[in-house]
Amino acid sequence: MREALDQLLRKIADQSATIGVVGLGYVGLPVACEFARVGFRVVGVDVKEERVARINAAVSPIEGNEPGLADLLAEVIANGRFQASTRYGALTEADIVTINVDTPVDEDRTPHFEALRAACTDLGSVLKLGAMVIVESTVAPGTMCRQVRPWLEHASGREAGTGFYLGHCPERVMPGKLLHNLRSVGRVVGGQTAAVADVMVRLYRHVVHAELDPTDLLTAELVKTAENAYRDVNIAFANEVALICEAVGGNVWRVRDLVNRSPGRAMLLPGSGVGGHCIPKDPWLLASAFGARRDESLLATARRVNDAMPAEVARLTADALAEGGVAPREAKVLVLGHSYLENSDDTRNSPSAVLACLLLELGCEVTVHDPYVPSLARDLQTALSGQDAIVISVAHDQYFTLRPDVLASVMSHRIVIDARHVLDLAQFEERGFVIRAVGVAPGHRIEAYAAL
Ligand code: SAJ
Repeated sequence: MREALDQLLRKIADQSATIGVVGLGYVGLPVACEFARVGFRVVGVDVKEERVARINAAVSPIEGNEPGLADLLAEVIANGRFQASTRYGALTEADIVTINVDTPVDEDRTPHFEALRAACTDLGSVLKLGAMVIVESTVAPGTMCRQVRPWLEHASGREAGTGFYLGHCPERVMPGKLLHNLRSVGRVVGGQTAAVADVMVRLYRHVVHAELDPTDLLTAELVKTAENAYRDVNIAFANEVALICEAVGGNVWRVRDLVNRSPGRAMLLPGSGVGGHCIPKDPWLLASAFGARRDESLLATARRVNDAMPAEVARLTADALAEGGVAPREAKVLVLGHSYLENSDDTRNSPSAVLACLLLELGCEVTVHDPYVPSLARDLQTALSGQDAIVISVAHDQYFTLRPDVLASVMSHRIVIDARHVLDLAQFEERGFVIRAVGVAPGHRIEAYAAL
């Protein structure tokens, strides 16, 4: 089938190839629009009728602020280069098909790839002879060869490498920067063979203006899951050092500052937990390789450390309320920040949501504020009024403007818990606030000099 690959190369070079995109969410839709923008004919398929209808009406279904996406969608729908369908039959002429469906883990953190399996089965039944299938979803190591390949071979009645070609090019998108990351962030390009990887590089070169690193399928699976697990483990390390500082009377922010002056160190930021769609999930995909021993792994331990941070912040809050003489059941607590990341409206796997539930379980009356979440974006001064305590859970820019004199004038009690190193706590302490902070032992500030 070398001639089939050569045919693909020609159709990629002159952009006469038809590209299919399965899954038109926050990964697939920008991919579809971008390939259409550069001149390919693109056919998108999604199971959600309402989403397909909105796309064909040139209305982006992606929430949040995604610079350039809405206009680009309107452009490629208007010029006919991109159209969406709910039917896989629309893909019968596609020379290349990317698969961008959700690949979650289930309750017990086991990969749950039903959407991927359905996509492969439905695509396989209409796949054009000699077409290339590229999975962009993040998958556990071994998924491409042990699951995707047999699913496609069974559904198509053809063999990978002769009847069709297989690739894995994991996405590296970030909500809020979907088009930017697609165009400007390098990609690992995993091919079933080196020749397939080479064809994939030629394809992605049309839209990605950054490093394209060809490799094999398994390495591509390992790189994507490992790069996110790497970040999760490093965040867990920072959180664990913070807990140690609290236990022994230290200040993690001073410690981190000095650690990072040591060559080759780059300690990340302790905080109120790890949210988002990638970091909490991908370590479990990588650790699934351990099978029954998974939960003893460093990756699983790091997940447990990070997932325990909301409870740590709830403990600090209860401690501060006690010192402030406010019974939890009498306390009005304002949680500042609900999205998973500073200055973002993305609330997926929000650690603040866990924190709010824990405070409710303590009996507190909990209010949540977030300038980026429409339903929570109240006037901050109004939100602060009458509160006994505030908990800074997300480092939104707006919260850096909080001043002790303003808070003292509107709050019922002067209690502040800072889980994201936003405030100058000494200023608040001077104004009589009870303060707690992740990684800072009560009573200890920047330096833990012995009391004079
Ligand atoms: N977080 C910390 N401490 C840190 C860094 C992050 O607590 O030092 C928390 C954040 O508050 C958030 C979560 O971790 O709740 C994830 O934050 P993130 O900065 O990793 O942002 P993500 O989830 O959008 O991660 C994405 C990933 N990119 C892709 O998957 C393409 C990740 O691989 C990137 O490293 C990250 O963006 C990035 O560097 O911006």
